[in-house]
Amino acid sequence: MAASLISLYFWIVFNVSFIPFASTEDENQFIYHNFYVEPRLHRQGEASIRHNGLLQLTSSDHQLLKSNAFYPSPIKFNTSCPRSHSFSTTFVFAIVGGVLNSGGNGMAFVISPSTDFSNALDGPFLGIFNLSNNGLATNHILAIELDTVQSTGFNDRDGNHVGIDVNSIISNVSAPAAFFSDIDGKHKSLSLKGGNPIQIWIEYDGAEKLLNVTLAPITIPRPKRPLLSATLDLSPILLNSMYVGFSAATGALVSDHYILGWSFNKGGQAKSLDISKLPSMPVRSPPAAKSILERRLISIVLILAVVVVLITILAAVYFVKREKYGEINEDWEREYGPQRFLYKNLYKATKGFKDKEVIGNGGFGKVYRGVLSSNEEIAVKKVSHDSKQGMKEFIAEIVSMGRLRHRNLVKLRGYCRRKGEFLLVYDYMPNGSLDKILHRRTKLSLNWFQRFRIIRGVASGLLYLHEDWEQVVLHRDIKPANVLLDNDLNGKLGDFGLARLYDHGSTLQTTKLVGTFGYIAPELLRTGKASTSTDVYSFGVFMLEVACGRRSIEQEGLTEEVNLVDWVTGCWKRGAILVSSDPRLEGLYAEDQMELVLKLGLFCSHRNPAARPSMRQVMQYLDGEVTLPDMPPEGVVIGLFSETNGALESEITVCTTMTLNALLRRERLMFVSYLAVLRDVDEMRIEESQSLARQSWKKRQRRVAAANNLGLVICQEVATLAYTCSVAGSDQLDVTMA
Ligand SMILES: Nc1ncnc2c1ncn2[C@@H]1O[C@H](COP(=O)(O)OP(=O)(O)O)[C@@H](O)[C@H]1O
Ligand SMILES: *[C@@H]1O[C@H](CO)[C@@H](O)[C@H](O)[C@H]1NC(C)=O
Ligand SMILES: *[C@@H]1O[C@H](CO)[C@@H](O)[C@H](O)[C@H]1NC(C)=O
Ligand SMILES: *[C@@H]1O[C@H](CO)[C@@H](O)[C@H](O)[C@H]1NC(C)=O
Ligand SMILES: *[C@H]1O[C@@H](CO)[C@H](O)[C@@H](O)[C@@H]1NC(C)=O
Repeated sequence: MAASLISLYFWIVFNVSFIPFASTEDENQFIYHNFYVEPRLHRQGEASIRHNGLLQLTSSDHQLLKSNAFYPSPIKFNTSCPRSHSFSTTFVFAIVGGVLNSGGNGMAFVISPSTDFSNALDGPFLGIFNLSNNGLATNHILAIELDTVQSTGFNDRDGNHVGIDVNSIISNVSAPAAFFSDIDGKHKSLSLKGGNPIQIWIEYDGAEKLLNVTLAPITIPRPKRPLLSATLDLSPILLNSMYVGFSAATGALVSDHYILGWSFNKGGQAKSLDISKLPSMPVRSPPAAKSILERRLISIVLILAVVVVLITILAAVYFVKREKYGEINEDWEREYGPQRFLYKNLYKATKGFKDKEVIGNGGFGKVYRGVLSSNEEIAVKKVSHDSKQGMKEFIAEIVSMGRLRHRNLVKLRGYCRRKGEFLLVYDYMPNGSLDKILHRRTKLSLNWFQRFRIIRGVASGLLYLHEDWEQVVLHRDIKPANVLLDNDLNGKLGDFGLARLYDHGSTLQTTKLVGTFGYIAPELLRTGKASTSTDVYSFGVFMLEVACGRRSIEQEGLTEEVNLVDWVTGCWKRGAILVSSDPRLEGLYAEDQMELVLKLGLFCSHRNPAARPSMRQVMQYLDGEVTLPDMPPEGVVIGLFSETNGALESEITVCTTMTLNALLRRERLMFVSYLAVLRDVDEMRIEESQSLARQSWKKRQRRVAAANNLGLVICQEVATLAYTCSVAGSDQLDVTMA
């Protein structure tokens, strides 16, 4: 009986105690693993429940927003019994920072007598307080804030802290977001707005008046040691009926604020959340938005990098090309547009100035063969040239050279200029230069007919330069190497005018001697002054070279050098001028023509510039229009005063009147220089000049020693001639003077 009474007692106790417990569970305890279930939270502002049950308080799409969500029915606290105020809650939240993870402003767990926060402010007020009620005891609000912005006006310690707020947004207690690891006891900081779900436990012991706040990432179990443990009497706060829930706000900085799950219990330990039951964080929206943003950033960075790389490459290509194709083109060159070649085109034509394309190596520089895009063949002469001085004049001259048109001149097509380099573009001559064919030992050389035609052609080209063009052009370097042969083995004179490059590039005092040894007229060696007669001298040597097939200076034996002019003269003196003809011709030539060429060659290469014929006369002799004056070999050497040449007097006596006449007729210049030497051109009378000539002649021996400049030498030679004339009879001199 007693047993049944006991069991009845237990049954009653059980039931009586069970009923309030059950009601407590109904009213004061709840757990949400998602927020789609009843009872739905009371929401304000932007707060929404996503399809998977995730509670989203704010969205990072909007600034200056506040939202809240409260459990719909109030929690009953017994104000007359503060010990019963204990409560425990835990929830999982996630804050996804906005652009560049700069989230704002934060969220809070709130216990409040009302759910109406329409007058609260957003931003740092987190949608809980406003300026007028902030800090008022009448608020009866407790908030556990998760603040992601440092609001210095509210004494925020940093932009990532947890705080306990009593009636005010200014926290009573706060700490940087962190947890104490159970494993090593270390304080580990947490990023609230990192986007990772974080679980938080808020526990209040009404008897102890102790409020503990603990948080940890959902991946680790609840740490034993709370982050915040504050002694706090909540009895003035907690009224009989209090709402519990969350508030969040954005300011200028924005975040997505999420609650994934929530468990609350008034009067006991809140039930543990089953993390596996919680809704997953949105894949696409906020984190995705972030990753899209990141991806965008990455792609922007990538695009920028690619652009930078491209620009670098383009710049490099540009600089390489500029270096490769760079040329100097000044304003004043504009008028020479048609003669101006693009370096790029020349570069392409010569296949990048390949060594394979080199066809010659001249005194000025390498010569390259090239093919223009029009399929025309060209020869490009690369002349290195550093001087800027006189460039303008030189180019003007080159351009005017380009206007020279003669079938026996290699056409100068134009030029191009680079730093330290000068390029001349000529017509390509397929048979190369004459010297190569003339002196080649193996193959058959040119026949006489071809040689004569070349001599005549070059003579007509030179005549054109000297006399038939608007200005006198001196070639200055006539020699077989500068005579190029076209397809039909016609001789064309090349390289004309180029010698001027050195004139322009240097000052007057240091004028360089231009020409090739063996072809340089003696007076040019002494004075450095080129003239048409120095060209004629070179042409004379050239004629002899073509006729004899010997070089202007031939090495004979080991040490002896034989001068071609002397050698032919020697043959002539022996009465066998034809012996000097090229043995490779095997006698197959017109003897009179050969003799004419040899004698004319000697005539042109006369020591005395005055004695040389002009190019027009040379043409007349070559064409047979005028017969070559009958000169004995001795007559030709009249002007030679070399000590080895034997007695001067004997040479003079053999100088016939006829030869003198021929010389005087041709070169009035000689007489003028004679008179100039004797210093009085106008008033000079013949007798006086004759007597002066005699005196000069007598003084000659003394002067020879000092004779190393033109004036004196001309003086010697002219004086000699004048003396000779005076001996021969003055009538002819009179004729010449008149
Ligand atoms: N227009 C051209 N066509 C073909 N070959 C040429 C041309 N110009 C020059 N050459 C070749 O280049 C060589 C050197 O030329 P060049 O510079 O005129 O000689 P240099 O400086 O000794 O007078 C010539 O001997 C010839 O073989
Ligand atoms: C509140 O607490 C007091 C004192 O402990 C008690 O007398 C009273 O019944 C309680 N009220 C309610 C509604 O539980
Ligand atoms: C602040 O909030 C309180 C309570 O909601 C309200 O009564 C008051 O008018 C508000 N003040 C302002 C300035 O909005
Ligand atoms: C709060 O934390 C302190 C210190 O860790 C602990 O002694 C106390 O029991 C905790 N109180 C509650 C209600 O968890
Ligand atoms: C926080 O606690 C309340 C009540 O316990 C006080 O009234 C406040 O003054 C206090 N505020 C701060 C900033 O400590």
